[in-house]
Amino acid sequence: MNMAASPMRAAPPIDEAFYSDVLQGLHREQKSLPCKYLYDETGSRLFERICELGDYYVTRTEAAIFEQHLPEMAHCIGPRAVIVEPGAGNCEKVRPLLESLENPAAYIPIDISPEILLAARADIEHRLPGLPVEAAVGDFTCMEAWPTADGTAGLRQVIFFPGSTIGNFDPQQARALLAHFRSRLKRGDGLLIGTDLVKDSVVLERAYHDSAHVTADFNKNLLARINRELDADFDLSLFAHRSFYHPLRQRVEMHLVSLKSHCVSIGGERIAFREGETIHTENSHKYSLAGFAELLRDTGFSPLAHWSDAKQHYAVHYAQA
Ligand code: AVJ
Repeated sequence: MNMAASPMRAAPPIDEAFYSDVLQGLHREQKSLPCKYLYDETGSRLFERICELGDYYVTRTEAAIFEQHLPEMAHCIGPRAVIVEPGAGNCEKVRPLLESLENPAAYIPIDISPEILLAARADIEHRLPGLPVEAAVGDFTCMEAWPTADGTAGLRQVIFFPGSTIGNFDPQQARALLAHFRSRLKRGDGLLIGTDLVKDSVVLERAYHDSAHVTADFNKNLLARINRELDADFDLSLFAHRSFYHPLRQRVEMHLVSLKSHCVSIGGERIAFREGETIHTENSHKYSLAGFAELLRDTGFSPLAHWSDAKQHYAVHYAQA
């Protein structure tokens, strides 16, 4: 029988993993939702708008560091390198890097979205004709997503991980992720990684609570997404965006605060919210230069170089495996 043609099946199937992650998170004492769900199509579009905000220094500062120091980075990486980019996204960051490398051997983007990978491949093949692009579909935090190194044996591999994406991982997860990266590399391979730095909390809090309220929309879109995809009835006007810097944990935390006591139904399950109760939606960890170098050493890397901006807001590190 063709189930797809049955009228009972007209609604799109729900994503079971998303549904169980959401319920599990909302049944916790401190309610929380995995931050990866912030980045659906709408969320990714809102995040791109965040990157253009005057208040959000991260993207702009990193881009300026790359622009200024690409030749030195290319020198660290050396000729005939294979660039592996976990969570590739759009190619705006890797393209200038690939263009400044001496004779790069291949580009391997890894992403959960096949559409993103197709676009990435088209873009790179157009801009750098002749450079092999070997896209790998999957979650880059899982071993299985990583392509086997057959075709690239004997060549230097460099993992490119920009955008302070490492900041989304708590210290233990960040350590595990870097150790995972290290396990994919052989001695002499490299890691080029961007981290946001510890700084004045006023600058940090403005970046995550911008005056145009784009970050608030980005945060609240998670509830809209749950409504859209999981048959829920969150009233977005009953939640407010809150973000703050936690100096001890060295991270900006993003939450959604319930403005009054009420209940929400998600696929038939009822979740109670007290007035003032929050859902923790994202962490953005900040590092000191010394602290990150230590983390690199602890996970089997030798930090060789780093580049920062004049205000020391952000850093890009090159470490050797
Ligand atoms: C994509 C994780 C780098 O932490 O700055 C920006 C996400 N969230 N504003 C960051 C984010 C709200 C961003 N990262």
